[in-house]
Amino acid sequence: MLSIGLHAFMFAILCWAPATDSPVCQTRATSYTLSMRIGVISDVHGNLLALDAAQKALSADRVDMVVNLGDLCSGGVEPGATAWQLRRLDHLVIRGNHERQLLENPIAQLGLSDQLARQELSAEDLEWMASLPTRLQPVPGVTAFHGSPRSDLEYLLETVEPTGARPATEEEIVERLGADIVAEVILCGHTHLPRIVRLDEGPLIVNPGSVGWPAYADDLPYLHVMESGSPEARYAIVERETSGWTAELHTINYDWEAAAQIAEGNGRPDIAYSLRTGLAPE
Ligand SMILES: [Mn+2]
Repeated sequence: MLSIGLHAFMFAILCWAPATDSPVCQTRATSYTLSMRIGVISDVHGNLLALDAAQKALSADRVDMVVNLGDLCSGGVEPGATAWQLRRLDHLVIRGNHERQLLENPIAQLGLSDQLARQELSAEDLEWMASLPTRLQPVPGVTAFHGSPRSDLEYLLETVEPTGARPATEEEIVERLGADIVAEVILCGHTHLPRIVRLDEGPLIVNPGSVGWPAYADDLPYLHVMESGSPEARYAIVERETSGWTAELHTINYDWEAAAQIAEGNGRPDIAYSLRTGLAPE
């Protein structure tokens, strides 16, 4: 009798919920515990045509949530319209280095991409950016940030040397992660290179690549190029299944010729070239 009473008590605990939705309490608990699909986007960089294509694909993928890892509007395409759209989407959004630069630096110190964004963004857009976190935990066990845990400018999965960029070693990644090594899933962006790395007995690390700027060249700390090699918009899906977390990298066709022509109209033939080719400008 004690056993039956205990089971009845446990059942009552498990299924307790307001009377209107008590029949679905088990389903809710199961779906939360066993299955979770997270859409991951990053580095939209003001490319609204690419963002719209990514959003449409993520809706069809039936994800439970979307995390945006930052670098939202700065670029050569449509910063203002992209901010308008991003503020209306139901995404969890992180602030990247370009949002920080827009908020902190005087306009004379901004690069061309940030200058165009500063011209087009409203005071409300900037207030919204200022309210965004630099990192977040969309679900327990998953940590998301723009670059690395300690810097929005640091590459987590690549190392730049005088000869160019190369994949980071496991030791380098572990050192950059610090205490975040205990997470089950790490979501990072900033490099525009889609990659999945699973550390030995450590987290699954996912960089979805860039939605809206597939390649660039930078001269810090040394001259290097980052190239996805093709013009498609990129995103990722990470999924929690009974066997653990998995990740998929996706490409999407969109009208990159139209985006490139807008960049040319904004005086950015360099960005137009990258949008058409997925290669860094020469
Ligand atoms: Mn960045």
